Amino acid sequence: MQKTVFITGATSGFGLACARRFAAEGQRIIICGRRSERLAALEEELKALVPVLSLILDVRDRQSVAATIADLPTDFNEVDVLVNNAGLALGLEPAHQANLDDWENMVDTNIKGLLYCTRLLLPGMVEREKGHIINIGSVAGNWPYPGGNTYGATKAFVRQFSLNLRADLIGTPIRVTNIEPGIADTEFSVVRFKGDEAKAAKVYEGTKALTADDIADIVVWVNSVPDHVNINTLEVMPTLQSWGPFAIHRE
Ligand code: NDP
Ligand code: 8X3
Repeated sequence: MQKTVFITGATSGFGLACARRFAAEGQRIIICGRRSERLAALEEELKALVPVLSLILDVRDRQSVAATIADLPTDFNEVDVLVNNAGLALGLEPAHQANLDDWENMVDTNIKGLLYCTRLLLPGMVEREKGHIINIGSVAGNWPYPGGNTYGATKAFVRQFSLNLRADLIGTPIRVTNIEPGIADTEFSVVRFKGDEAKAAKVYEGTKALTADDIADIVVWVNSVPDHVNINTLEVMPTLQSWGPFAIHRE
């Protein structure tokens, strides 16, 4: 049966690839993001395949998220799958030099935006006894690295919130999954370095990083397993990524 899939941050990277993958599966798609031209282009591309609704939405804006979800048209208002993907890292400075506005922006997007979408769509899922929340966490929520400070902490929040949702939803058929990717070549680093394309390109230089399609395949797969199977957490890195040693400062 056709599912309705609500994807935040569908204008780029993982979200865009998820929209294409779910559409290829024949699902009904709701695509959200702030960049209206990209949304319009994606809607145009996908509507040849499946019903598509594009919503200009800033997930940081609680009132706007609430109004948008309350006003979903009848054909799209029974959301089966929420992909909480919208998110960003800003800066890589150590904590004592980092920009406090950047920290606030990451908290507002990666934590509060995810909370708004979840809290507003979850009651319908519970009522209809059908639903899957797929959060996009990060390896940065599990492993510290210099400059990861607030970004990593927001993703640690996503991890624990995902697990706590599972605890609350016991006895319902609602599934919750947290996918935790490692380095992936999307617009993530261009955003992190505030439009500095050369600096962003260096992050992926000489590597074979994950692609947006790699993650979209995983998102579609975790949803495709039988309803009695819940993938709680899935951490994924490119084969060429691993961990560093403990840092020891020596005089
Ligand atoms: P991109 O920068 O390519 O895509 C980010 C998406 O999030 C865009 O569609 C953007 O849309 C959207 N977004 C950002 N802020 C908001 C907002 N306030 N309201 C609505 N949408 C917003 O990066 P990725 O695809 O890589 O990132 C997707 C998710 O994956 C993020 O949560 C990121 O933290 C996570 N991640 C990324 C990894 C990587 O290495 N790339 C690894 C692990 C996790 P728009 O600007 O149009 O609003
Ligand atoms: C993105 C991966 O390692 O750049 O979440 O933080 S990392």
